Amino acid sequence: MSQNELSRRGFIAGTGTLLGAAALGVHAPAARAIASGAQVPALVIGTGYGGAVAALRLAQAGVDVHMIEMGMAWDTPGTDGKIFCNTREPDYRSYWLRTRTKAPLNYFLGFPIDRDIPRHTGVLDAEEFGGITVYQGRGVGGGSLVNGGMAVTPKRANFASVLPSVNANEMYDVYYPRANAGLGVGTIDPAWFDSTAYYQYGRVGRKHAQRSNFPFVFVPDVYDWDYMKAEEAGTVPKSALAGEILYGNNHGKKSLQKTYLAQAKATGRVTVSPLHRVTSVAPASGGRYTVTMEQLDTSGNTIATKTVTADRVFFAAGSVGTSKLLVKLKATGVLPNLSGEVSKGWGDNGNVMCGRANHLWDPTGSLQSAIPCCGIDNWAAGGAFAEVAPLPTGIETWASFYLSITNNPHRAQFSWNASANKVELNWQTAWKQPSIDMAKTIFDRINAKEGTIYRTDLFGVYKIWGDHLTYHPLGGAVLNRATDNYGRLTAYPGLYVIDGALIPGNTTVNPFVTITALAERNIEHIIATDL
Ligand code: FAE
Repeated sequence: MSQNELSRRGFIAGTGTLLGAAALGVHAPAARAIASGAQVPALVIGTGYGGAVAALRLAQAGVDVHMIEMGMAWDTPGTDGKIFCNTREPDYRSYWLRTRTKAPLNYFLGFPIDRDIPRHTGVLDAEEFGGITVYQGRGVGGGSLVNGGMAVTPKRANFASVLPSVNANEMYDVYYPRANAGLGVGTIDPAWFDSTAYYQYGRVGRKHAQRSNFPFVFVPDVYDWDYMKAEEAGTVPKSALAGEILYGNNHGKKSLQKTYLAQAKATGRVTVSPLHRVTSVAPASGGRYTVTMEQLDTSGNTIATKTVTADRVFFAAGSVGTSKLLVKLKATGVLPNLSGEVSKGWGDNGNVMCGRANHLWDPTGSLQSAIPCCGIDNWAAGGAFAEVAPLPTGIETWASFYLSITNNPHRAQFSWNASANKVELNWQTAWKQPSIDMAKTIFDRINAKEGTIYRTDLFGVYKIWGDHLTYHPLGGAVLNRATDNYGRLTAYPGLYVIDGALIPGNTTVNPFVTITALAERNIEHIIATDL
């Protein structure tokens, strides 16, 4: 290992991270690796949306918080001077512990595009279960590091199906506005949308939607829209306009590192241990909990095992991460009294992808912003909300590409496989058929109107639908079923769930604003009544 590599690894593990953050203008919380034997008032597992909200609000209430994150800090540039690699050039930073990329869109012109990469604790995890690949962010900031930043509040009329036990008035009057403000949500300037070359693909999407009489909507995002305009003007380094998205965004996106986690750091009460993976949470004396974790190196090897004690533990490891921990802890007798509802109610938010082949007179542009900004809303009539997504290949493809969120009714369950020593999920690939049918209510009509066809070269050879994956895992420890109506695991006072695991499988739109708003609601109540 080179001296550079050695020092880089040490840096990420903790000691120099504050300095690095300051130098780069990235404001993640102070990373000071937790010591074995430590006692902390509040321990948060995971640094995504739920974890970031919990940490900030607890700290503001005067509670010292330690956050444990299995991924890296993402505050240190590689040899190319960049923290994250480009979507078009995936390198060691791209995937979580894989030796070959697993791109969501894995074919182009019918040819596979995945490539070999060095095994590393990269930022995007393509976690494979029997019937589905679940994409998740890994690192300080969770999914906010890799996602498209689309920040969508569900229509109020649909809210009762999203979180049936939650008071909609409170959410729409208080917690959605609080979440949108905390996340820094904004909408593209429509005049710029109409003129920039980088959203020609969006304008083609709008034209086709409107000619088939579908409602077209602009979709808010946490990307800094002024920064994007400056990218086009050439006055700042290009980020979204250079195709940065799936493996991290180096500039304009307001990930949690720049919003909630920066605010949490400013309280002086929040510390983070990156490259630490929680493996157990067990009752200890005095109503406390013993939390066991593995410290990882950047190749994924365990280099230390630590045990700490916490008065309260917040599960914020994401729908899959939290569900896996709770299912294992219940099945192995560590937390046997967890509700039988733990493991249930998991959904994929109805995600399905497809492309359409446009006519030669309808180019979508060789220049494409990687940040989607618009969609087609056919939820009420057909059960589908389709984002007009970029295909930032750098060349003209004449393709319109879409990620649809659909009202898929299927829900899966996690289970503990003792002989394989792992948690499994019983989702079936065939369960995507209702999603395909719902997406077709939009695209069959557009194809008929435009005289166009589906692309068959993006997900395999002659394969139309990207039906093997989700970006939006939800559920597994559903609110008011596996927990009480505020996320308490009631059999174990002091244990809480505060992330996407609480949401029963579908949010009708992209999920992170709802995850954030629900976390705001729950933590306010928990601070007022439990602390
Ligand atoms: P999450 O953000 O996943 O954070 C969980 C954290 O816990 C992660 O950092 C994990 O590494 C960490 N962790 C897991 N297990 C452990 C453990 N045992 N010990 C320590 N740490 C652990 O959870 N949503 C939108 O609303 N709009 C979008 O445009 C959008 N685009 C997306 C694009 C992609 C490619 C992907 C993958 C997701 C996208 N999402 C989008 C989904 C969104 O990012 C996701 O719903 C949220 O990040 C989930 O938030 P949580 O707080 O539940």
